[in-house]
Amino acid sequence: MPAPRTVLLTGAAGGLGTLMRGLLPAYGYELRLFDATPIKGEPDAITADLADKEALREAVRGVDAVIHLAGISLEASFDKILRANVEGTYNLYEAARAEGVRRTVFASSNHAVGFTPRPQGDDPLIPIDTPRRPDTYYGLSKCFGEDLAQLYWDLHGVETVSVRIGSCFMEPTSVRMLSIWLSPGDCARLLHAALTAESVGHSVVYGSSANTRLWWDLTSARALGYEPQDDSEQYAEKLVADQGELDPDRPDHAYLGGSFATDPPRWPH
Ligand code: NAI
Ligand code: 15L
Repeated sequence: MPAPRTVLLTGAAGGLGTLMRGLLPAYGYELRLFDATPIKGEPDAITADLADKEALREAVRGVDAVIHLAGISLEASFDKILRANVEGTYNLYEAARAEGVRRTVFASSNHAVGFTPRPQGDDPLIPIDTPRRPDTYYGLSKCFGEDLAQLYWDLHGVETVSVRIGSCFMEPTSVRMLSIWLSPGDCARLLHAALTAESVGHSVVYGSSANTRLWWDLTSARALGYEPQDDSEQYAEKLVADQGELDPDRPDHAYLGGSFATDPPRWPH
C-alpha cells in the first residue's frame, strides 16, 4: 500500500490528539481533525459527534487513513460507553468502508486486558495473545473495537492496527506508569509505523516505550517497524521515593489495569 499522506485524526482535541497534532506533521502527514469539542486555532477542524454519520462520511472522504482516538477515555456508565465507544467506533468504520479507506489505527487500551495479573519478579512478559480481561465497561469497549477491526478486515478488507496504549502522557506520574509509559515521541513513531507497515491485516500491538520495567511483549509492535527510543527509568527514582514500589498485597497494584480494576477513574461529563 502506498504511504498514506492525508490522515483523519479523530479525538484531535483530546490529550493524545493534541500531542499527535504537534508531532505527526513532521512525518509528512496532512491531518484532518475531528472532535466533538472545538479546537482553538484550527478553523478547518470538523466539530462533530461520532453519532453524526453524515459528518463522518464527509470526514473520511478522500483520506488515505484514519487514526481513531475519539471516545470516552475513562470509565463511565454503560450507556455512555455504548454510544461513544461502541456505536461511535462502528459509525466510523462504516463510514471508512463506504468511502474506501483502506487503513485505520485504533486506539485500544491496556484496559482491554486490565484484569491480567501484572508480572512480578522473573515472570515472563505478557504476550499479545493473552486472553482479554477488561477491567471496566471502558476496557470492554476496547475489546469490541478490536473485534470490530477484525471483522472489517475479514469482511471488507479494511486494515487496522489496534494499539493497546499503556499511558501516553508527557511524563509518567505513577510507579505503575513506569512499566506502561508510552512517550509522546514513541507514540508518534508507533502510529507512523502502524500507518506505513505493509499488509497488517488486523494486528494488535502493545503501545509503550522501551521501559526498563516493561510488563508486556512489544514483538508485534516491532514487527511493524516500531523502534521505541525512550525509557521511563529516568523518572523512577523520584516516583519510587514519593510513592514506594508497587505492593503485591494491594489489589490496585496487582493487575495491569492498576486502579481501573478496583476503583476506576471516571469520565467527568
Ligand atoms: P481524551 O479524553 O483526552 O480525548 C478524547 C477525545 O475524544 C476528546 O477530545 C473528546 O472530546 C473526544 N470525544 C469523546 N467522545 C466523542 C464523541 N462521541 N464524538 C466525538 N469526539 C468525542 O483521551 P486521550 O487521553 O487523548 O486518549 C485518546 C484515545 O486513546 C482514547 O480513545 C483513549 O481511550 C485511548 N487511550 C489513551 C491512553 C492515554 O494514555 N492517553 C491510554 C490508552 C488508551
Ligand atoms: C487509559 O486507557 C486512559 O485513557 C488513560 O487516561 C490512562 O488512564 C491509561 O489508560 C492508564 O492506564 O494509565
